[in-house]
Amino acid sequence: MTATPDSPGARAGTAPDAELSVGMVGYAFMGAAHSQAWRTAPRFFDLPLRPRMSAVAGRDPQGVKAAADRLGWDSVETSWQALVARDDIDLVDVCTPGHTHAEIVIAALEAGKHVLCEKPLANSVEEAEAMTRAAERAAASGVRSMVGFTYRRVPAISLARQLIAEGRLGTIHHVRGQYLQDWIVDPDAPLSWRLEKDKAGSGSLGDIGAHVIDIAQFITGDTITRVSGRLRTFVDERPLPSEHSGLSGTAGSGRGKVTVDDAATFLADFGSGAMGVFEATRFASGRKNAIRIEVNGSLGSIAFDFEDMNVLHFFDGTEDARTAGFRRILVTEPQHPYVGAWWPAGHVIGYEHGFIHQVVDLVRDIAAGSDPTPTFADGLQVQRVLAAVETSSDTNSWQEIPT
Ligand code: SOE
Repeated sequence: MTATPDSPGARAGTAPDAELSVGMVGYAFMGAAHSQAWRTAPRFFDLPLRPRMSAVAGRDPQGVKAAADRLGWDSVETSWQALVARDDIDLVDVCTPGHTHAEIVIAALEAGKHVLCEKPLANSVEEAEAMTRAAERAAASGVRSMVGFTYRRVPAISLARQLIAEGRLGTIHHVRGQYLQDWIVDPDAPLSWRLEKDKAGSGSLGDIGAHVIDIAQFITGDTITRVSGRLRTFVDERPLPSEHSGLSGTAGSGRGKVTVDDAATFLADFGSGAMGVFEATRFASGRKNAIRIEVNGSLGSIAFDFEDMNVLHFFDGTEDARTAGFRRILVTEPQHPYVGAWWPAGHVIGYEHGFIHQVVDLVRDIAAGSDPTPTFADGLQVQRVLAAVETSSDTNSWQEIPT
C-alpha cells in the first residue's frame, strides 16, 4: 500500500517489531548507495521487517570506522569473515569488486545469511554457477539471495516492462540498448580496479554492459540466445592512482596496464526472434550515465534514457495516425511502480531510489519467504552473455548462450 500524494511517506501500518540485521562488506560508491537505501527504505515504505544497519566491514580500520560514522552503521569489522561469522547478522550485503563476490557470497549463504550481491554477479561463468548452486541450496532452508541490478527498479523501466507484458507493443522486433559513460576518455585518468581484469573481470562490458543486458531481458521478458561482439581498449596504459583515488581519482606516480575493454558492441538474437543491438562504453564523450533502451514492436515502441530517468517515451501504433506519435510519459503518478511512496506527481526521483526500491522488495520477499528477483540464476544468465561476447570478440564468431 503506498502513500497518497498529499502525505508523502505516510504509512498505512505501524513500524514492525521484527528486525533484519544487515552487515555490509565494502563502503565505496556502491556501499554509500546501499547505505542510503537501508537507511531510507523503512522511512518511506511499509516494511514487514525493520532493517538494522548493524555492521560494515572493510580492511582499513580507520577507513571503515570513518565510513560507519558517515554512512550510519552501528559497528565495524576489519574482515568479511568476521562479519559473516557474527550470529547477530541476518543478511550480508556485498558491495565489493567482482573478484571477491564468489568467496564472500558462498560463505555467507553457507552460514545461513541472506545475501544481496552487487552486479555483475561474478567475474566468470564458473564463479556465477557456483554461487547460483549455493543460493539454490540455501533457498531450501529459507535463505534468500538477490543480485543488485537496480535499474529494474527505476519506475520508468518497471512501467516499460508492464506495457510490454500487457501486449501494448505487440510482437517485439527490435531491442536497442546502450550504456554510455565518459569518465575515462582522458588518457591521463588514473588506473582503478575497474580497469584491471583480475579485479573487475572485464571493463565496460561487465560493469555497465551487464546492466543493459539485464534491463533488456527484464523489460521484454525474453532471453538472449546468441551474440556476435567486439571489444576494444582505446588506452592500454594509464598513470597509477594516488593511494586514495576513487572512480574519478587523482593520478599518482608510475603507470600501469589497462587489462580490460574500454568499449563493447554486440549484436544479439532473442529467443522470440527479436533482434538486439547493444553498446557499452566509457568513451562516449559528453554522456555521463546514459542508459538508453528502445524497444520496437508490431503495435508500438518504448524509449528510455537514464539521463532523463523519470520519463518513458511511448509510441502507440494503434492510435489515429493523425495524432499518433511518441508521447512523453512523466512516470511520477501514484499508479506508477514505486512512485506513490515518494512525492506528489511531477516531483521527480533520482539514482539512489533504485537502490531503495531494491531494499524494499528484498525485505518484503524475505518476510514473505519468497525468492527475490533478480535471482542468482538471472545473474548467471547475464554472466553467460558477457562471456559469450568476450569469446565472440576473441574468435570473430557468433556464440550461442548455453541455457
Ligand atoms: C561505474 O561504471 C558505475 O558505478 C557502475 O559500476 C554502476 O553499476 C552504475 O550504476 C554506475 O556506474
